[in-house]
Amino acid sequence: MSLMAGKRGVIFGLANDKSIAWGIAQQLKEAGAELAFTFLNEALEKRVRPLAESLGSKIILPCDVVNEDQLAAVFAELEKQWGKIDFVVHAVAFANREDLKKPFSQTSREGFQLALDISAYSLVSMTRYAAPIMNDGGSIVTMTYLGSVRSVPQYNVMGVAKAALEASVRYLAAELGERGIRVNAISAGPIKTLAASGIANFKEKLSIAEERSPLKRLVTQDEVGKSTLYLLSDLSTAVTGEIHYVDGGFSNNAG
Ligand code: NAD
Ligand code: 0WE
Repeated sequence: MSLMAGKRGVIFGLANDKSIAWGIAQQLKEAGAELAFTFLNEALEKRVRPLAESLGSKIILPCDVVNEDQLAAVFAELEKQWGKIDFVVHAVAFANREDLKKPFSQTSREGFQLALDISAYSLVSMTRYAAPIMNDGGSIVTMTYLGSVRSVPQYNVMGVAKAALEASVRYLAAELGERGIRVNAISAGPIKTLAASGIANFKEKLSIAEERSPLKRLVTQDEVGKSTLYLLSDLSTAVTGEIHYVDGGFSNNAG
């Protein structure tokens, strides 16, 4: 049984083989999906292209999600090559490094806008371009983190951006439900990726999550990939507007 046989979609947010997007891509490919990828810039293209090609992908395009023209061009190309698509994976986030260090009240207007633009609004714009070329039964999944609903030390403006992202998931789900298009988020526990490597004391955060989670271990990119596969497949046809926790139970445990 191939869960994703005959399904096609695009993955935003692959940087390298440690990316959550890579765990997702491998699971989707193994389940029979056909994949397109985007990369942020030329430096990342060097890493993304070989990974994408190793999964048989032929559509590999540049996209800075704050660039409306590039976003439009990605979906225009997908329509040209494929006609329709079945899924979108949004695994993109960014805030200024200083804004994840300073006290939260020191966040500048520019820093706040940048974090929300890249990490939250991009799901809205992506959905606007994707929906017209999506088959009924299409599915969109984004990546979030517990800092949206709890004040996690240092997560700061990213927590506010993830709260906006999660609310956007619910509004998009409500809007697109009548077309049979579903929108969900996965809230992953901490994973050592490129985005995490810029965070001070990240090792300590990992060991706290490890100790406090009922599973007594961290979650993997692969496990986030398997839950994403479920949300993008026809196993979850009545699941929409949800925040699905893949954090080893950490969020449900007082510690
Ligand atoms: P990653 O660094 O591998 O991926 C982040 C991606 O965002 C990169 O590919 C980067 O190129 C992309 N990106 C940044 N700014 C962009 C822009 N302007 N336009 C297009 N792409 C841009 O790190 P990751 O941990 O795999 O992050 C993927 C997602 O998972 C993010 O949304 C992150 O918040 C979320 N997440 C991560 C963790 C964790 O602990 N690593 C936990 C929960 C959720
Ligand atoms: O979403 C994230 C990280 C997102 C992120 C990371 C960086 C580092 C480098 C966004 N922007 C930047 N900008 C940079 O310049 N995570 C869920 C991982 C993460 O980050 C934390 C965490 C966890 C978990 C920050 C503080 C506390 C916990």
